[in-house]
Amino acid sequence: MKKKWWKEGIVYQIYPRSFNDSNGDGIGDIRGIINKVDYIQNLGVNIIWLNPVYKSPNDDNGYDISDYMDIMNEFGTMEDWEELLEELHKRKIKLIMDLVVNHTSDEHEWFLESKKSKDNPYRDYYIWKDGKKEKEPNNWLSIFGGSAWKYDENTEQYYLHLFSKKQPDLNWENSEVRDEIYDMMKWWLDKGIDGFRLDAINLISKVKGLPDTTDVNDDGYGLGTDYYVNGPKFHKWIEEANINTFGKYDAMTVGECGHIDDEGALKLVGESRNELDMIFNFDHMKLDLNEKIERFSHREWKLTEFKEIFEKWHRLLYKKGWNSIYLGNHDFPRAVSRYGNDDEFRVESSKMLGTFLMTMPGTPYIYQGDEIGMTNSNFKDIEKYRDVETLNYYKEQKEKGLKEEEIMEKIAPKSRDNARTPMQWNSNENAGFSTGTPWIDLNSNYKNINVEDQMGKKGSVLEYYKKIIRYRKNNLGLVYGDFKILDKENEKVFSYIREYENEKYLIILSFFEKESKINLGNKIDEEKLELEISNYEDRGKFYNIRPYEARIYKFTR
Ligand code: TEU
Ligand code: CA
Repeated sequence: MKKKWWKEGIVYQIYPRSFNDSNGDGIGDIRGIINKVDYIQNLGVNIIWLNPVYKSPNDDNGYDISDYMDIMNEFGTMEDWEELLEELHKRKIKLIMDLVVNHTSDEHEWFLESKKSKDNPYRDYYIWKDGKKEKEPNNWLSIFGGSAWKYDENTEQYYLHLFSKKQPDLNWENSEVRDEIYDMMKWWLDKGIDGFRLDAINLISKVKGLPDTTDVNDDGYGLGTDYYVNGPKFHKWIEEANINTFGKYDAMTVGECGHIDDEGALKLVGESRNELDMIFNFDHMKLDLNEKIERFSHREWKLTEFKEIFEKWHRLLYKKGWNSIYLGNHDFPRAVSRYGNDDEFRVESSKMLGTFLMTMPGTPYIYQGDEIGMTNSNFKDIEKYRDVETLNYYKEQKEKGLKEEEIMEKIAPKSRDNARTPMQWNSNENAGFSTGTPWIDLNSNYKNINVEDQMGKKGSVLEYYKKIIRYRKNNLGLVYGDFKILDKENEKVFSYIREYENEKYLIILSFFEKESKINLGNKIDEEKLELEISNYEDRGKFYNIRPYEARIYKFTR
C-alpha cells in the first residue's frame, strides 16, 4: 500500500458562512477563519476542506458559482484568501478547495451568454433541448424537487438543472467547457492549494439522448439516476482532468458520489488508475431514509446495517483504493443527533463518534462543531430555514396539501440547516460568532455547548477530540491497518480489530444508551491489552460496556 500524506492526514471541514464573522454583517467570512487558525492548529487537524468561497448569488450557499476565479463579496477578497492560505501553510495545514463543476450559477457569464440566442458561442456550454411550453424534454426530477428543466421564453428551449433552477448543468461533452474547467483548476493549483473536493462529480456525464426514466413518482417525474449517475464518459473525463491538472501536482482529490456501484468506485479511486484519490460514498447517509433518495423520509436503522456498510467499503478498497470516513457535513443533520444521543449522553456519544472517525480505515473528516458536540437545531418554524432544498420541499408539500405540522415534523430532524447554524465559540451574544444579526439563527443551546467552555477543561468533548486526533497521528496502524469486525451480530456495540505489521488495536464502541455486554469469543486475551483511550473516567469491567462507551486498546503481545 502506498503511503501518502492525505491518507495520514485528518480533515476539518469549514462551512465559511457559519464559521466566524469578522465584520459584524452576520455572515461568516475568510478573515473570520484567519482569526481562528490557531484554534484549528491547536485541534491537531492538518487538512482543511473549505466549502465554496467563489463569487456566487448564493441560491445554494456558494454551490452556484458565478465566477470561479474570484471570491464571494460577503466572504472577503482574493487577498484575504491568499492570507488564509499562507497562515494555514505556515502551520503545516493543507487547504483543499471545493470544486463545483457539474453546474454553474445561472448568473455565470457563460450562462448569461448561453441564454442570449441559439447561435451564441456559449450556447453549447450548457444542456439545451427543445420542448413545448408545458412539456419538458424528459421526465427527470431535480434533486432539489420539481422538474429538472426550466423553460426559457426568449429562445424557446429548456435547459437542464439537476439541482436548483439557478444551477444549470454544464455540458461536459463540449471540449471547450472541459478545457475552461481544467484551466481554472490549474489556476487554483498554481496558487498553491493542496487539492480539491469534487462536488457531485459523478453526475457530469449524461446518457446520450437524455431518455425518460421509468421509475417515476405520482407526479410523473423521477430521478433519472440511470441516465446521469456514473454516466458513460465519467471515468474518461476524470482521467482527462487528472492528467491535465491535479495529476501533475502533489494534490489530494476526493470525489463526492451520492450513488455509486462497487465497480465504479473501484475505478474512480483505484491506485493503479489515474482518477481520484478517495471517495465520499453515501451508504451510511441513507441508512435512516425510507426510500432511496426521499431526503425527508425516515426509517429506524440497525447497527448491524451500519457495520455491514463499513465492512463492505473496507473490503472493496483495502489495498486497492482509499475511503473517506465521515459522519456528517453541511448536507446532513448533526452526527451526534443522528448516530448518537444528543440529550442525556451527548458528551459520551460525541466522544464515541469521534473515536469511530479516528480509528477507521480511510481519511477522517471532522465537520466544524462536531468537535464540541454540536447538535441539531430542529427549527420548528419554516421562517427559520434558509436552505433551498428545504424551502423547495416545504413549498412542494404545501402544494400537495400536507398539513403545516406534518411537514415541519419531517423537515426538523433532516434539514441541511441543522448543520449550518453558526459555530458556537462562547456563551456571549450570538455565541461569539457575530456582533451583528446572524444569517441563520443559532442553536439555542450555545450557552451550554461552546468552545470557550470546553477549552482546557478536563472531560470536555473538545479536549477528547484533541487527544484522539493526536493518537491517530501517532499510530499509523490505525491509518494503514486491516479492519476486522468482532461480535458482528451485536446491535448495540461495534467492536473491531485494526492490525498493521506489528501493531494491533481493539476498538469497542457502544451505540446504546444502557449498559450492555460484548461477546468477543475466546480470541481476545484481556491480559495482553493496554487501555489507551476511553471516554469514561474509570476502566470499568471488560465485558460490561457502558452507555456510548468508547475504548481503544493496544495489544502488548
Ligand atoms: O451535494 C450533492 C448531493 O448529492 C446533494 O444533493 C445531497 O445528496 C443532498 O444535499 C442531500 O439532501 C453537493 C453539495 O454538497 C451540496 O451542498 C450542494 O447543494 C449540491 O452538491 C449542489 O451543488
Ligand atoms: Ca462577515
